[in-house]
Amino acid sequence: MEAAPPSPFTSVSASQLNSNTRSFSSFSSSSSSSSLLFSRNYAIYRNKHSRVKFKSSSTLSLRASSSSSDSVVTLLDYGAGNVRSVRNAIRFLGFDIKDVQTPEDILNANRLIFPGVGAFAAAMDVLNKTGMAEALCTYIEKDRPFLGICLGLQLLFESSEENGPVNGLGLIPGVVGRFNSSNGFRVPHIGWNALQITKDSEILDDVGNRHVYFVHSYRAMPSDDNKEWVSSTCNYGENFIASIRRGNVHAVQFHPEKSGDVGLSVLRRFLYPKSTMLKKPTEGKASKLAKRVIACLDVRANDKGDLVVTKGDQYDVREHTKENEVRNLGKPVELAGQYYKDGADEISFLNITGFRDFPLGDLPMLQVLRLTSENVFVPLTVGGGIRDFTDANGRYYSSLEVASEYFRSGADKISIGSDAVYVAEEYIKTGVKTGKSSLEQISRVYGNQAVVVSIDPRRVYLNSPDDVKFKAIRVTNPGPKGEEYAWYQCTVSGGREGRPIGAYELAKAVEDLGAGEILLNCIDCDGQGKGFDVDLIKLISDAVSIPVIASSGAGVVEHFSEVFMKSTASAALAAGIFHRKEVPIQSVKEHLFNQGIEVRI
Ligand code: 1PR
Repeated sequence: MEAAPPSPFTSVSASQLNSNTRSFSSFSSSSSSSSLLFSRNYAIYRNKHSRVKFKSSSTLSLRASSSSSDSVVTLLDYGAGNVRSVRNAIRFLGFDIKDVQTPEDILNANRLIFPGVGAFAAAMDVLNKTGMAEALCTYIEKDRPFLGICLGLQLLFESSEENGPVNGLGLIPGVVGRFNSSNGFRVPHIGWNALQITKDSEILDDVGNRHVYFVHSYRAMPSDDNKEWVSSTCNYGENFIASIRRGNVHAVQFHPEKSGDVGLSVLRRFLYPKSTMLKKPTEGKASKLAKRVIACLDVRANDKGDLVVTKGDQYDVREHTKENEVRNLGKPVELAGQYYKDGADEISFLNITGFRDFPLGDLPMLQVLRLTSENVFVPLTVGGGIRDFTDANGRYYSSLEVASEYFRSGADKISIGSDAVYVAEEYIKTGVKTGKSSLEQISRVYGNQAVVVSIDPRRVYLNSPDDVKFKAIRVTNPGPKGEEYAWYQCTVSGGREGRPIGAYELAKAVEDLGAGEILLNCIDCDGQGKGFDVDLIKLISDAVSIPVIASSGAGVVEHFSEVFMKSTASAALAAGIFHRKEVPIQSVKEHLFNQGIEVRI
């Protein structure tokens, strides 16, 4: 396993991140070292607008940079999530990384990137306890080159309502609040959206009306008090702040490290401020949140023990030959790289035998994530086997630890299948949120947007909706005996076992428990190429206010436009047609665009 980066923050283990304490307690005592350049006699006071100000004492000095190299980026990583992609993007652009160990490292940085991850309160807690908050304010007030990403933007504001109110760094007037889902907009805001650039921001010079990737539930709003900071806004039911810029200080709410070429150009502009692009990038047509097209790679070891991308028909992944071998459609890292180049908006890896193997014992899968994230700069989701587990030696691993390892290896989101079914069944039975389930723990530490629930339902036909206690609907295509209704029974263990819960009941329960997105498969349609189960997708996407990914059954480009026109799904996922090169991702995008459906081109 790769060693953690040499930062006292990144040694925070999953158990230390446990929600009960929410303390990032692993910060070393070096924060109180006498060698620190800044003194403890900062006074924090509030001005008459109640804006928190940091008044520096005369003992504070910004030492001339001790770092001789111009190709070093200082990274503030406090270990609360996946900053591997930010690291990879920085390295991809030719820079080395120096991890912040002490506040002094901030003050001495030539350029500082702060990819805030996790929850606002937990981040402020660690910044305050370690003296980083003071150092950050000083650094920014001195107009030193700074780039905050996502939470790294929000923390600059006065306060946040996330589990709060909680005070922020107080450099920019305004309160960070939650998106309002009552106006029909799904929260979290996940996906590729358009920017409205309001002032010259330099780092956004190459964006040119193209989409960038957002994933967040909280946002800062533009106002008269902060207008001198705002460099772009984004619309999602309301105009919120997408980026700020003042002098050398920049921050973006979107994720440049996950925004493909456009995002890399934003980072490049920050890292090489004087550079001019040789080639002017093409102008895009982005105007609003795009529908996403996701490529999915079902991964498992074949009978020789090699990790391969496979694909089933109604979840049967074996060839129907004498040898009965696992269908092999390619190598996971290579295929993911190809789909990134082809324009996939997101890539999902599903470790389809994870339910019976222990994922932390599956080092090749973790390695797949690590290698993929080095060159793929769109979001990566990984699923399979996320649950509490006790190994052969009696060592217990919580689902949070399993998920943390996936995040550390490069995942942006994790997807839970079987365990979410057991958790939802228990929740529906007792009506009690224990706070201990995989869903609750992982979403509390990493945020709802990082937790996808993958549902594997099977259609069960009925003559009447009253024949079952679960939600049943009238189906467009009647069953084999002319049945007009069906309910969608959830399964576990890769479709091997049906459970006493419907997809509708499961979706509502997991939304309640903290899931941020639903990956909605359908065993009947999987691998059939006859189109998505629009009845099912409509049922679920109307039932929840989190984004729903339509999956299973895509065969031609028209199936994608059909699902987006007939349901409110946020994304559509396909596997077989991409693996077999029957339909290129770009053809899907072009078709959707021609049908007037916003996509990232
Ligand atoms: O239960 O938490 O260990 O997670 C296991 C995960 O593996 C679940 O997300 C489950 O959906 C997935 N899985 C398990 N067995 C299979 C199998 O195929 N035998 N794959 C499997 C599910 C379904 C989709 C597929 C779409 C699109 N694959 O992901 O990619 O149906 O396919 P198509 O476009 O070719 O029709 P846990």
